[in-house]
Amino acid sequence: MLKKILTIATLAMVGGSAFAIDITLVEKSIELKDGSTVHVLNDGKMAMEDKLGNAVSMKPGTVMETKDGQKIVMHGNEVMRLDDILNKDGR
Ligand SMILES: [Cu+2]
Repeated sequence: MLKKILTIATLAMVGGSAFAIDITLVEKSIELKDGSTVHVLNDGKMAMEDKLGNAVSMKPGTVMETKDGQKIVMHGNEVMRLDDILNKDGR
């Protein structure tokens, strides 16, 4: 459980500095207990999708609980980028 949290945190830290990114991609999507989804973008920052499929804001540092009971910390708040992604998918 802790290992998975650390993996996500590491991913997040690597993201900010190293590479220039042209397009936003979702690296990983994690379902949360409340029915929303947290998307980890390719630079390690995160964005929230509510249960209706809308990009929503969440304060960085907020602790979220995944469907399987793990705790993850919100890193970044990429509402606009996720909104873009969701709209491109035609959702
Ligand atoms: Cu979140």
